[in-house]
Amino acid sequence: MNYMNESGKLNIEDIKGVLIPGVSFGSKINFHDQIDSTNTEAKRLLAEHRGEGKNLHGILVLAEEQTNGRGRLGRDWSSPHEGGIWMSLVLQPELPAQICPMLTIVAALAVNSSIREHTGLSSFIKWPNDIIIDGRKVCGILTEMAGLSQGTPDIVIGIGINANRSEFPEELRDSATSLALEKGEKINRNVLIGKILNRFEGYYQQFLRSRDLSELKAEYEEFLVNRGKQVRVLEREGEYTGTALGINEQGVLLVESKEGIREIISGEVSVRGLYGYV
Ligand code: BT5
Repeated sequence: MNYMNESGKLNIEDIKGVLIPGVSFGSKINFHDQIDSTNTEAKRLLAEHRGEGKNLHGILVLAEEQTNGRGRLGRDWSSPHEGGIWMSLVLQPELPAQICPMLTIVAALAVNSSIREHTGLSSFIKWPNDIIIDGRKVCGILTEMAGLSQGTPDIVIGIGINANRSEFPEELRDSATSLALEKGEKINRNVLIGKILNRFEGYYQQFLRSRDLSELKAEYEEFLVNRGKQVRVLEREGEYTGTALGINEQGVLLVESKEGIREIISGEVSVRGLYGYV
């Protein structure tokens, strides 16, 4: 297969050609040239079909452009036309709601290892939801709970990857990068999407077996960008510094500070390097 397809455009058939037969992630793909947010669209789909059971599991919503891409806590996600991968996967796991936030960690692992395999670039994970190359953010993940079907939660995992874009708005120039900028050539987005879906499903099955990160923790930690390094933990009440040790089986970040080992639960807390973002 050519490294690039002829047009470089997103193409459902090309993505499906990469999927392992029988996998459920991406078994249906809804493509939009432009949409407000693929996470919002996935939630709309779930709301429309509420009460019909778990028949949307594995659907992927994919867009060439988002006009209202969202990050966590109401932050914006820059997602212009052509070059990005803006996609949301619907999951309807039979799991208690409180363990679903760990799916962000599972997704990050899948994206990180797929980027490495597909591009050869040395990407790393910045806990909990960023993929970093050379100190800059190339991908962010937004996991949202979208209601309940048959008593267990419907989940939307939004994945935004700066794949082939070469420009960023002024405010992101120092902190963001793309796969193409790092590699020096464009990548085939369709193949990368297919690989992510395959890997994510594999890791997801492992996660379902243990219902925690015990099987995935070692691999996550291998790629944790801050591991063993000094970090600043920014909380609403103030900030402190410490050494990032790794994660526990619930996906909590462990930071050793003067007061001992602190457990950092994702949410309102930000973790930064001492001298910058990483
Ligand atoms: C995230 O939030 O990193 C989650 C981003 C999820 C985006 C996907 S795209 C498909 C799906 N549909 C959506 O609407 N969203 C998901 P957070 O950790 O809060 O980081 C947001 C911050 O990252 C912003 O405040 C900016 O500083 C920075 N940022 C915004 N756009 C960026 C981009 N394209 N690349 C790198 N950094 C960006």
